[in-house]
Amino acid sequence: MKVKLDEKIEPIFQEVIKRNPGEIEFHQAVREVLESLGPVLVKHPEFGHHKIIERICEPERQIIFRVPWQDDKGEVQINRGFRVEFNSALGPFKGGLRFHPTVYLGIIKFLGFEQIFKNALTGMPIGGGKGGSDFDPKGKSEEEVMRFCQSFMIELYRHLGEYTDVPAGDIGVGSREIGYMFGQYKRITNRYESGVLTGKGLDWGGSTVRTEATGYGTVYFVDEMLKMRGESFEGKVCLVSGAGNVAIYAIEKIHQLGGKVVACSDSNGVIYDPKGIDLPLVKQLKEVERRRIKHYAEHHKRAKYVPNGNIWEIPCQVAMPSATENEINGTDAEKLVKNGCTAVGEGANMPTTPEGIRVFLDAGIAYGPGKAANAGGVATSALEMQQNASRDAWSFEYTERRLAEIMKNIHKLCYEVTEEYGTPGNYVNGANIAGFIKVAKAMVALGLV
Ligand code: NDP
Ligand code: 2IT
Repeated sequence: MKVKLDEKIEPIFQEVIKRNPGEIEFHQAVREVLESLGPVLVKHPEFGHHKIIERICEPERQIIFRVPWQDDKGEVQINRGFRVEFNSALGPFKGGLRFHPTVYLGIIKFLGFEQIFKNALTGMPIGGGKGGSDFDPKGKSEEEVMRFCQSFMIELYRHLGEYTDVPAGDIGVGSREIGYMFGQYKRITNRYESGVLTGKGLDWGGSTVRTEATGYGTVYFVDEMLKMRGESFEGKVCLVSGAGNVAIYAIEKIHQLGGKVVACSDSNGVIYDPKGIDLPLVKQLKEVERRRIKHYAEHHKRAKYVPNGNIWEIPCQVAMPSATENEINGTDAEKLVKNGCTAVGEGANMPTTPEGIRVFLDAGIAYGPGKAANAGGVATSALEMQQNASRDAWSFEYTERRLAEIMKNIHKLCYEVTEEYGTPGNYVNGANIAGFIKVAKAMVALGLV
């Protein structure tokens, strides 16, 4: 059953649906935030007066462009590029670029909308934005990826700048793609403007820990939730979906904290290893060879590969969805709770459907929504910008300490807000309300712009 929206908020939501037809993921993300905001309008009538909710749901700027490129056979290919500059009340637009065939405006807008509140929670001076393309990097040669990235940047560069809009990676975009885009930006502008992109390689302006940050940060967040319940990762059986950047470093940190990850996945299937996932092997397969997770089973006879399997059917105590949106539905959530799962930390953005979220909240398990739990990635991007601005490069240890501190603070902020608003431990409300209030206050202060 859906939570009823506050009577002042319901018409705002209806207007969002009307103005953005067919963008179902965007509607879903907006609704989830608006469900938390009724009591905020009571405490802060000025937000209603200034129409902050209506303004926050409308991006400041949306850019859609053609990306033509030539494949290795010399054939012309056309993709569509996007950058949605959602909100710059707290700082330059900041958020990743996603290259995946499912990308369309509704996906970029849901991600950009979530990014506003996530970035606010980090406490760093960054606004919210997101971009990407329906380009599918799978099966493309190195040269094709480079040509695509260069063509993408030929249009995007004019909208970027270290004080304007600072993209980074997301699904299908890692340091290789950031490198090609940075190289093209540098060439077009004739400026070595390190702070215009984050997630750069360590040799050319990147930050230590950025690669690890989202996965590590999500595990830190779950660790904080567990501590509130007098528990820890020690000895816990865990599931981490996906086998990309976020998943790999979530697994690494869980293992460092004494937990055991028994399964991970990709869009083709699930790998189950009862002895615990062999992470060096996953890194070799995914980061070096860029192959599929099914090849894991060729190296370990004890491991089982299930094509099109459902990872959430495997019993666990901690689940970390780290692949994509809506990967845990209501039935999956029920199964997880029934099998003894007591904590969920979202490495991915919006990986749980509204029905799934309801199941977790009703069961009273520790549920860390993406906006709070996976904010370590963008927070470390902000640390990268800080290093670039001061022409400095910090050690791994120092940067990781900063990340751990930021995640602790986000957890504390969210928890305190849930107490203040009478729903202790409901981190959905905590993240939505705490993030919203920060942005809303800045928007009021900056006037009607
Ligand atoms: P990667 O491209 O490195 O890895 C994505 C992983 O998820 C792959 O294993 C991929 O499998 C799987 N996946 C992607 N799309 C789908 C799909 N439609 N169905 C099933 N599986 C899918 O991306 P990241 O690890 O960077 O991103 C994962 C999630 O984390 C995303 O939701 C992203 O928005 C979020 N996130 C990322 C941050 C970052 O810093 N990178 C920061 C915060 C959140 P396959 O190879 O088969 O496609
Ligand atoms: O969803 C996210 O927070 C990201 N993909 C990272 C964004 C960033 O700017 O580092």
